Amino acid sequence: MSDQIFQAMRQSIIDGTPDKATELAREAVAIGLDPLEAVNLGFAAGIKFAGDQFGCGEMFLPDLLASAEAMKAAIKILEPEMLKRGSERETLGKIVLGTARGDIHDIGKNLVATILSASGFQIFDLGTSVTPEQFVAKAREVDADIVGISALLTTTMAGQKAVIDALDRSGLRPRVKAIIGGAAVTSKWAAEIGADGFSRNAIDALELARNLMGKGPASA
Ligand code: B12
Repeated sequence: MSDQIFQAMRQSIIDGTPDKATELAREAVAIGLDPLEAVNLGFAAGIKFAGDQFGCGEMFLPDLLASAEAMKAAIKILEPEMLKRGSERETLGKIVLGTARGDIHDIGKNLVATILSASGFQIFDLGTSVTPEQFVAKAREVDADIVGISALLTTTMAGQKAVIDALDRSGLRPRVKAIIGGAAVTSKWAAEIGADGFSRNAIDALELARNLMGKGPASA
């Protein structure tokens, strides 16, 4: 049963059908499926496949946009469910999040925001195409513990370094930690630009943030 629904979720994203994705997300909630499993095993598998097809020229931009819309529609339904599951937990720290300057990808960043928020972190989401100055100003304003910078394009990964450099210059680091993520980000890049950590997905981002706050692994 689960396999079938995961397969249908994946297909709804590949087909770029927000209505179908919404219907499947609602079904997942109705049958009590873990919302994170629905994302990871279903919808996200679809967007990854679509991205690969786009990368090798088998899919064009309008279709990729439709896939992204379907993905957003599914997450919109699942997000309250994820937040509900985490609402009883303690406050772990303040995190300023955003996508680097010039980059409009936000599906993964939003997922990270949802998971961290559901797990007890206070999230200040600056959205997409955020400048280093905006990151620094927000971190100072809210007295952030962690700044998280997402970048999906090889060209905007330089923006992650620019934010870390700006945090260094502002004197906020090393107290404020800087973490990065995005499909092309590697541990080598994270080390090269002096980030305090990176992760490949939202679950690992949670472990990373907890570790930086001196907390153990999540028990849930
Ligand atoms: C969806 C998508 C789009 C959508 C974005 C919609 C949106 N609102 O986000 C649209 C269609 C608009 C789009 C546009 C473009 N895209 Co695009 N896109 C993708 C795609 C298919 C999926 C990205 C995604 O959402 N993945 C699903 C999420 C869940 O995964 P994720 O983003 O990796 O996030 C996870 C982790 O990385 C991590 N993480 C992410 N951020 C952070 C931050 C922190 C702090 C931490 C700790 C962790 C973390 O946790 C997340 C959750 O698990 C990727 C392909 C891919 N395989 O990544 C291409 C891809 C990124 N796009 C690409 C390109 C080229 C473009 C365009 C330039 C196309 C064009 N010619 O216009 C434009 C860019 C415009 C711009 N200036 O930004 C290329 C990039 C190539 C490169 N290496 O630079 C890719 C790789 C496709 C490809 N194979 O060619 N895109």
